[in-house]
Amino acid sequence: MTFVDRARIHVAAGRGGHGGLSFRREAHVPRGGPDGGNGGRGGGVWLVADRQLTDLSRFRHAVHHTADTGGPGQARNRNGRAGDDLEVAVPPGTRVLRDGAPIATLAAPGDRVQVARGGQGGVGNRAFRSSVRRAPRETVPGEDGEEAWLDLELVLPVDVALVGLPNSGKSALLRALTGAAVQEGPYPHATTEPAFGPLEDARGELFLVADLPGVDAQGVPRRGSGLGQLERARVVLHCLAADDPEPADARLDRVRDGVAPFLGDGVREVVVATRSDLAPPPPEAAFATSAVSGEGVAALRDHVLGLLAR
Ligand SMILES: Nc1nc2c(ncn2[C@@H]2O[C@H](COP(=O)(O)OP(=O)(O)OP(=O)(O)O)[C@@H](O)[C@H]2O)c(=O)[nH]1
Ligand SMILES: [Mg+2]
Repeated sequence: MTFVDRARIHVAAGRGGHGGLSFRREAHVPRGGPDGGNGGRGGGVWLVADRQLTDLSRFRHAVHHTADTGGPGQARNRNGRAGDDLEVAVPPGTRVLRDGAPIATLAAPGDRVQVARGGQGGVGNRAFRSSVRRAPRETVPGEDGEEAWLDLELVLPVDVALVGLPNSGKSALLRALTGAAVQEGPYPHATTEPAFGPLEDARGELFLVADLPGVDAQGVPRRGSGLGQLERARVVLHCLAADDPEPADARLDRVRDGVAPFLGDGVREVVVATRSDLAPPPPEAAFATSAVSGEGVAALRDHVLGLLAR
């Protein structure tokens, strides 16, 4: 899963159906009156927060979202049918901006907002009949639906954050825990941007895990590190490579100093040894894991879900 936290989409509501132009034709009525019905209303476009979604990546390929037009008015005073509304699913936490100004935030699953209103249906010629106008040919066309370019931003509720020195196995652990596609490599700063993956508990609730390539080898926060996302994390997994010859306590201190200013209250830290297939884990680590053999990964996942359930 690649993470995209911004998207630009175009929404267009449906045009209203045109008013009908028709005259009654019946064998025994030589000059029937006007009987064109009204057009149906165009469909609106709604954004709906859907808990199945955790990012905005689908909008890279789905830019235009257009609702149905209303049906035209018909003979015999039949009104056109209303166009169906279009519902566009977005992840919970999506903020919607129009012309740079926020117009809505879809915070919780099920939240919905109409972002383009359908056009009014037109008026059929029957409505123009009067005592002096027996055969009006006048109709009103359907109104255009609203359309707009919208910017979507996902304000991510990161539940679990992976931190650690460069090259400490954060990305590989994210992949092992969540199945996320990651940039990993045997050198520091293989990951240049935060990466994300989902964790699912037994009831199907999704939690977001973030790999934050946050600090450099000195423990100093890096630009674009995404450490700001840490603020809402409830669990921090502090990664220590088992095969790193530097004493673990010195490595822990450096990273803790770097990330401390970004942490919210009550966050739980879990020290996790990575690459435990290559060397014995340091005693500071509560869990010994290997992204290669899978050792310790399921136990860590259960532990994290247990912390999140409280
Ligand atoms: N043998 C072994 N190698 C691993 C394991 N986990 C990670 N590696 C390797 O260690 C190197 C660093 O892992 P990454 O996951 O890229 O480390 P990182 O902390 O994300 O590094 P940066 O993004 O550069 O900060 C990569 O070459 C990985 O393939 C493991 O459990 N066992
Ligand atoms: Mg990485």
